[in-house]
Amino acid sequence: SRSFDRVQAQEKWQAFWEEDETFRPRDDGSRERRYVLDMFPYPSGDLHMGHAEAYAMGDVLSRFWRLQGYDVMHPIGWDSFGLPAENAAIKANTHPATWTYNNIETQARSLRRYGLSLDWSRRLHTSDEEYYRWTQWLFLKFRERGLAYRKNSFVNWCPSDQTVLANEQVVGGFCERCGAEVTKRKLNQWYFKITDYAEQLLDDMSQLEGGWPDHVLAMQRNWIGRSEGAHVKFTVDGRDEPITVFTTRPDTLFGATYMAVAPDAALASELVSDDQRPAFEAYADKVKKQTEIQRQSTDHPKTGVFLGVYATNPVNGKQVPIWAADYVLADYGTGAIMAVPAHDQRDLDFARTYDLPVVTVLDVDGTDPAETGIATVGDGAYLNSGLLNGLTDKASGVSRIIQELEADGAGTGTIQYRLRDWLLSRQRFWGCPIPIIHCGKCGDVPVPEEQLPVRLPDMRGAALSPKGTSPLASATDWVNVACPACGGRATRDTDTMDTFVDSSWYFFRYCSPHYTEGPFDPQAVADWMPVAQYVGGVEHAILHLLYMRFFTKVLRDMGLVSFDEPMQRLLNQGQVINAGKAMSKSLGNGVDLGKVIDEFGVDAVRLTMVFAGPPEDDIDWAEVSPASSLKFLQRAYRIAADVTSGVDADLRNGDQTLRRQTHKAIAEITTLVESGRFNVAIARTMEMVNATRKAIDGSAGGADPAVREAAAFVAQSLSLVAPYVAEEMWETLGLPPSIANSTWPTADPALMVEDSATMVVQIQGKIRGKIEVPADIDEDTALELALADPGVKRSLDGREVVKVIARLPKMLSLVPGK
Ligand code: ANZ
Ligand code: ZN
Repeated sequence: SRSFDRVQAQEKWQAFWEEDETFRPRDDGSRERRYVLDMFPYPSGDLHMGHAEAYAMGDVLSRFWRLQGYDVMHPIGWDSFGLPAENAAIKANTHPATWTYNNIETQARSLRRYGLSLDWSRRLHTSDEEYYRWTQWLFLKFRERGLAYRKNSFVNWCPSDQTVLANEQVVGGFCERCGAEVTKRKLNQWYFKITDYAEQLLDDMSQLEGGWPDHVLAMQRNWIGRSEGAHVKFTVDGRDEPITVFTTRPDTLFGATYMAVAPDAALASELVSDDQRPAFEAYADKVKKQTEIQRQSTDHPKTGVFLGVYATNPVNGKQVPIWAADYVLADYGTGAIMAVPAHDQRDLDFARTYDLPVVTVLDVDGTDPAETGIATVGDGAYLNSGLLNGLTDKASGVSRIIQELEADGAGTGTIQYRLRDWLLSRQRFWGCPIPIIHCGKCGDVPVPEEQLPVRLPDMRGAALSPKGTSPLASATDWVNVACPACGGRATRDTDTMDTFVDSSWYFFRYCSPHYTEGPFDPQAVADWMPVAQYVGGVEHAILHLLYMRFFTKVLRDMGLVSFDEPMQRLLNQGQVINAGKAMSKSLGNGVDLGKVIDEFGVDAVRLTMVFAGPPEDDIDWAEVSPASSLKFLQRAYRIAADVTSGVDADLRNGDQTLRRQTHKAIAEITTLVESGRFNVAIARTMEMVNATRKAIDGSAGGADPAVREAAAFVAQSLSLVAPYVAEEMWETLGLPPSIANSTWPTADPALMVEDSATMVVQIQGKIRGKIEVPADIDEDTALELALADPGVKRSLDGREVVKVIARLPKMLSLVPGK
């Protein structure tokens, strides 16, 4: 027949793939393995257009590599802990698991219908006990290595979600999730010591260059924020311990005229004199209400209060006043700075507000900051700077002063990172419980491994409402336990882990999803990883992609994995937008994936997504046409339906022009897909459909074996994006199912050569030679061949050729000199 039932085809092939276990890797080493990984979904309702795009992209490579003969693993699972489940449970008076697992089933059904080449046997959910047991185990291992610790400090607090947030979850001073303005709270919380890995996280990025988008690497580099500089010690009158500051310009030390400490750092309240304490405390309260962004912004007026104490500048013995100032942040460097008003604009603004001295120690451009109010920065000739006078560049100045400070024991060269430790405690219910028991006598005691998992108690509805403390605290039966160390009365930690902990190791678990001896079988990970291609949204450029790199490095140091980086290539697909805007409820411009699929079918929707443009670009749904995708797919199908030659037709008798087109397309599409230019590969496939149609309707006809060859390749190429149509075409061609088990063809170079042509060589308008040449001959080669021709040689009779007129491959005209 010349058409087929779309919906029936979808159901038929889903059932076939499942029964056949088509997409389950052999995993026996008989073929080279490749791991294609899509970022796993969060089960917030049904799949949406964004999922559809991302998963369509990942499936192109997964299917392509499978056809090329790799043993491909392409797993799926759910990132199923998280706040929305809890909010839904409060509303519906149910357990968060109800909402979560219902949504997972909905999404699983949609993913199946979407025709992805997924291995469902590796399915996992991070909220399953068999999974979170190992999240807890990993937490305890990190703790044993000193990489998970608890500290009391000011943390980001979201007043609306009633939970703390990691720095990475605060965007411009607002909660990344709900948009509420973030405030500060002092809490005793668990942290992962990701800062221990700052340097490696930076250095190992060299292994990702070329495989990861440059802008993602740049964002990570920025986030880690490496600064070279020095720690300098200032002694304080009447205090044993000096104050250490971090500075990137120790060479400006002679211009340091005051010091400033963060008002919210413990140091400030330790230093403040009795006289100044009331003023300081009032000030500190005011600062607490500001956001970090306000505090750091350059146009925010800088404020401060004198602490009533003085320190000594180590290089010139001068007394400098110590202030508390809002522009100094408690959690960067040491929380204290030496202020050099002449060469740091923030310091200069502050000095002018509070009438503090400005001492210029660098002549950068002849101007004096004390007069202009504009700090001068960069290289310059040192002034009033003792041993530095005479030097004229920053590098020499910095190394000379560090040498001096180190000799005097007054400082050391150091490297500072902007990256903070990862705060992982959350005051929420629907997450992985922290496997720690607090005992009055023994302190923090880990839950013994054989007692893992620490299961969540059964809590639902209103019991989960945010109260500013973890809902788990009210489950008293669960909270009160015997201390595993001394048997005395103790309590469980009532916080749960940030869900980014769950997603930092799921890709390892996929390698051996049912392993019971550990989080994963190290051999399985060695077999499959690193991941050949990771696909997901750029919104994870920092958070998830940094955390999972950190986890990998720790697991490597534990001896469980042998590589530094888990993902070799990363593809960030664009967003699906509508009429130029992000799809959103408030704009009312959302597009329902299910409805679009009902109308046009899975294949047409997937084809539209992939054909819309380069994978990294946004897709404006208002500007694409699933209807024309569908029309095209029908055209493609009819080609297969029009093939009348048998399966073993002899290709040598096939139409040579069409065969050449087919093999050129094979070569090009192979390169295009491998290099991620999926949309161009589809454009080439469309050209092939046209060429084949022309051959069928022209002299070749449907019985020509070359038409069969072309139709089969069109089907294979289409199978990367439109698997249902492709399977139907394959079946129509009389080939055994599934097309997913077929072999990607290799282009025959002999077939790609153009036909030959007869080139006429003229000299002064007379024909002197006729030569058989390749049809795509270039001028240099043509001239070379012509000059070697006996007739041409004779006619030239030793004269030089001064001009060549070429109309290749048919004609070459030579003009000889005198
Ligand atoms: C003296 C100085 C003189 C500085 C000068 C700069 C220019 P980056 O590059 O971001 O690492 N600083 C140090 N700790 C701080 C804190 N907790 N809060 C606010 N500012 C802090 O910035 C390092 C510079 O930022 C340091 O070098 C320090 O000012 C300031 F001509 O020290 B500098
Ligand atoms: Zn105890």
